[in-house]
Amino acid sequence: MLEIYDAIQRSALKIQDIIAFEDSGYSENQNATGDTQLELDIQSDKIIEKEFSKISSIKELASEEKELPCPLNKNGKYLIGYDPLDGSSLADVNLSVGSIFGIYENGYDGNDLKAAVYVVYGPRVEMVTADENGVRMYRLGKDKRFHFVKELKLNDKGKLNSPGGTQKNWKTNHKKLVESFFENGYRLRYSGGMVPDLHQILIKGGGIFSYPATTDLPKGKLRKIFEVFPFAFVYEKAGGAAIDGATRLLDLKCEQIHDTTPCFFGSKEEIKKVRSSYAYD
Ligand code: AFP
Repeated sequence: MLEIYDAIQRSALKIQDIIAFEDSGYSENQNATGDTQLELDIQSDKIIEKEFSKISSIKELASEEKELPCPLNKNGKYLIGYDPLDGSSLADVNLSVGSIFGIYENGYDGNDLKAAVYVVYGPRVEMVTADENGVRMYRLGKDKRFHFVKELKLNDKGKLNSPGGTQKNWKTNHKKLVESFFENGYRLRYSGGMVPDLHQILIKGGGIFSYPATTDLPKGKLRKIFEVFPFAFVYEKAGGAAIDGATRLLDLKCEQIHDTTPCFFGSKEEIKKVRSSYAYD
C-alpha cells in the first residue's frame, strides 16, 4: 500500500505543476459520462497512469476519464478507481481542486475498498489517507515532500452545510432538509468541488455535504467508484457516516464503472437527520 501512496505523492507534485502553469482550456474530447474534457483532466490522468504503471501490486486502473478499466499486472492485488482532477473547471477561477483515489481488492463494490486517498490543490497542497491507521493529513513542504500534520476526526455534530445539485430540481423533502439545517444555524459552504468541500467539513470538525437525486439526475451526479465510495470510506474512518438517503454507501454494489448515486456525507447527527427526512421517500 505504501508504494501506492508514494506514487500518489509523485503524481500530486506533477499535477500541482500543470494546474499552476499549463493550459486549462477545453480539449476536443468527451469522457465516458459525456463531459467535455479539459486539457488538465487529460494531462492529470496521464501523469497518474504513468506513475501507477510502475507498481507491481496494482492489477487494474479505472479512471473517471476513461470508458473502460485498464489492466496493468495480472498478479497484482489492487484495483484503483480514481478521478484524476475532480472539479477541474474550478482551476480557471482559481479555486481548489482535487484528485481522489479508491484502492479496491477483488472488485469495485463499496465493500471492496481497502483504503482511500485524496489530494487537495489549493493555497496549500494536502493529502489525506484513510486506512486501518485512521484518517491522516499530510502537507506538502518546501522540500517537495509530504509531512504528517494531524489525524482527522469528525465531531458528532458540525455547523457547515454543503448542498449540491440544481436547487430548482430538488425534491420537496430535500428542500425541507436543507432548509432545516439553515434554520438550525448551519452556514453555507459550497464551492462546487467535492474535494475542497468535503475537506473543509472534515477539517472544521463536522457538518453535511449532500448531492441528492434530482428530477433531472434521478441517480445523482457523483460517481460511485471514483468519488462516492472513497469519500464514504474517509468519512466513516473519521467517525462520521455516509448514506444514499437510506442505505450505507459502502454497502452499495457497482454495476457499471461509471455508475452514480445520490450521496450524503457528514457527522453522525446530520446523517441521522437525513435518514429521517428520507424515510418516506
Ligand atoms: P466537475 O468536475 O464537472 O467540475 O464537477 C465537480 C463535481 O463532480 C464535484 O466535485 C462537485 O461536488 C459537483 O460536481 C458539483 O456539482 P453541482 O455544480 O451540480 O453542484
